[in-house]
Amino acid sequence: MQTTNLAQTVRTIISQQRVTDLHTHCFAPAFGYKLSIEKTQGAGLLLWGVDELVTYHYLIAELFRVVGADQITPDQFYGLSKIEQANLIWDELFIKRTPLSEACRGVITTLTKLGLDPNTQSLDPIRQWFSEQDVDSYIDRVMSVAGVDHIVMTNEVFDAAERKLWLSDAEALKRDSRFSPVLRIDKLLNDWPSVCQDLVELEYAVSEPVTPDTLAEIRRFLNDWLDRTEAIYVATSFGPEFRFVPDGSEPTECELIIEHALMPVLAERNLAWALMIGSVRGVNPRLGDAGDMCGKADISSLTNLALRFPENKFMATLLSRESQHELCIAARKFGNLLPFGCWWFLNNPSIIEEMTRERIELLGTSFSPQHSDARILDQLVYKWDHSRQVLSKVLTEKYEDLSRAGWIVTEEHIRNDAERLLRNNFRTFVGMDESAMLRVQKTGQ
Ligand code: REL
Ligand code: ZN
Repeated sequence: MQTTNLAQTVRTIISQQRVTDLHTHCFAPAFGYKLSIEKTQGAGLLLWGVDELVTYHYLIAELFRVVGADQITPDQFYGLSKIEQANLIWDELFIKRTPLSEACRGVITTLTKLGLDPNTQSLDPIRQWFSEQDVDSYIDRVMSVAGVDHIVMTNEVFDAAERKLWLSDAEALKRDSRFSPVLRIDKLLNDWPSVCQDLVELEYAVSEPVTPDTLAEIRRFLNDWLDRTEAIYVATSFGPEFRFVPDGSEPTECELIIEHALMPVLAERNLAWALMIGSVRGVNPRLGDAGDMCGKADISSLTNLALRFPENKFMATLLSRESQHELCIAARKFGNLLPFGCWWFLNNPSIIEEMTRERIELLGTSFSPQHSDARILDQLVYKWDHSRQVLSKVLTEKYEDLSRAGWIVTEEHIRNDAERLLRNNFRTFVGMDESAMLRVQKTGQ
């Protein structure tokens, strides 16, 4: 292929390739959603619309860079209505200043690609447009504009409101074929004493010392919830202090639960475990979700896991830029380790570009370059638009290098690579299409 055509061909193929979004915080409508700013349907877990977009916690952090405590404090901000919060952020970050940051640009891309004009002083006309949307067809529209074929949720079993939904009608939550559940178990591995209480209340016979009987009950709990949710993988986020070091010294509660409960249950079910390492929660607690920070991961703990549990599958995303090279090297040693996404503070074009280039150079196409982490449905539009631009740029450069080295790059190569990177590597790793087949056989649907 002529190099002049190459960039255009790559851009076209990448933009046409549908994505399976492997980690989001979006929910199917059965989990409840906002009908309007005043009215909520059910538990209201599915967030969408301009007020949610503009009050994304990334933008709340940016607001408090530019307003002083004499103008508004975080407590006062969180006491405002959603509309008032959105108006303030719009005024400070989009009207008084140029919305140059990635999170601000994301709002602009999203509105523009939905056919709305972001060059407005007031959000009211945009609110009006959103209030006319039917949530179900709006999901289809967002998925189509974003080029997303499937949305993987994050289902927090230790969130009381969400758990209540699962306990009352799990089948209803699983009916929407656009979404798949993921069992999120942060508290089980990060805060055993408090989870122990939760499990007792849920009628599991556990005790605070992690005894063999307690481990058996934790296995029963995990199996029950994997049956109930039919999660396609299990996920946990950890702080930078996460360690798994089976060196003969006294194991921690977390290590015991991993070794004797989580690993055997997942191996038996052939399910992957996603580790998201490096979040330092509540560095500035006054900012709520916007107050988290990042730190470096201990990658030898990951290689210890991959080595000790060859029957298990691990996905990993790490929150600090400094951890990325070592993660790629770890993945070269262990086929049961899949690096994924450019998580949270890394989800900026300059860092996505660097990470993607580094990963291709070390791993070829055997990784999953991105997930959206969308908390608000509409964000699928910008997260994927921006990531596709960077991926196209890096791939073009790599194909040019390969052509110069003497390889004839064809459209078929590019199509296959795009499909692997944006969709199939993840689906194959977690066995998504196999579990869908089993479900069809089981339910006859
Ligand atoms: O899944 C997680 O732990 C994180 O991605 C989130 O907690 C975080 O707030 C998210 O919005 C980042 O993008
Ligand atoms: Zn997330």
